Amino acid sequence: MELNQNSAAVKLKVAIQKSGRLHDDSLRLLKDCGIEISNGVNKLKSEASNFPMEVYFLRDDDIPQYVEDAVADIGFVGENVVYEKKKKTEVVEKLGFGKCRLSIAIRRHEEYNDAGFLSGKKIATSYPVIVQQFLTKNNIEAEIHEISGSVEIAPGIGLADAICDLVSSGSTLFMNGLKETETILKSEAVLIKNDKLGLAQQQLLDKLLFRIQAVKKARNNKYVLLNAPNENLQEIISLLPGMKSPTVLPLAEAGWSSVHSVLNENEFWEIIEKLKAAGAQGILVVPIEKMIV
Ligand code: PRT
Ligand code: ZN
Repeated sequence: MELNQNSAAVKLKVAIQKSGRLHDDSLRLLKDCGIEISNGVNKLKSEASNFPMEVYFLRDDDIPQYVEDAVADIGFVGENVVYEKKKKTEVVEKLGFGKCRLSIAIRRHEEYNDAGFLSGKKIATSYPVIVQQFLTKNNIEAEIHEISGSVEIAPGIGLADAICDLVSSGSTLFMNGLKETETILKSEAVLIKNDKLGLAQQQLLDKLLFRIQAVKKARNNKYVLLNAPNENLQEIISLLPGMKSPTVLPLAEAGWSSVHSVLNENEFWEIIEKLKAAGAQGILVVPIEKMIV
């Protein structure tokens, strides 16, 4: 058989953050998808050893532009950056990490009833585009003061009356004497793609997406094994949503069965309590590596 040189050369070019909050989780996601990438210190480019993929390590702010220009086919970046930069790219998949919110905050002692507070005020932010959209939507005229970092100190030094910045735990706001008053965007890391992706690249992206979805599902679920007295078996089974129906196996001890199922992280503790109340014993909870349904 003749080797097809063209298709052998096709690689999916992926942009991820060089260093910062999204770097480790982006590499970990690729690793959990079975893709091995060496990340030498100060490397700007790397190649996967077992998937046709090249990875570029870039500043997060530059990733949408590189994807629009097709220098990279896809990128992993925060939604906040995607919506601020407004480049021609397509959001394909939420990635489940880098979660935060873009919020308005003001001095703690001030009163804030609604967005009308901002009318005629000065707002410091690194997200002028998103903030302007919010103001326009709410018919508010305010002055936006764009700064690239340390936004939280702006009210304290008299530079602004309010700020709009990313928040996760809220401790930075607290430490600067501010309070969060309004969330204008909920954000997490997303996969963006060039909107004119070639067929071969799209096929590679589909392969990657299939793996990402399996990893995401697995991260959101736990495998549960428990022992159930047979007289309560029906009640216990009814508590377990499972992928289809739970697996039930007889135990060596008469009158008892072993039940195996999958539980979603969000409803996990509540269901475990109900299972215990229904007489389940020896409950084992095991992480799932991949989940293909
Ligand atoms: O060098 P480069 O330009 O690539 O990195 P960067 O410094 O611009 O970005 P980085 O690494 O700080 O953040 C990358 C992305 O992580 C952001 O674009 C968001 O999508 C996401 N993310 C998630 C966050 C946060 N959580 C976050 N808490 N980005 C920033 N913060 C900052 C926020 O700006 C504030 O200063 O953390 C502080 C608030 O945190 P709390 O926990 O005190 O509320
Ligand atoms: Zn940045």
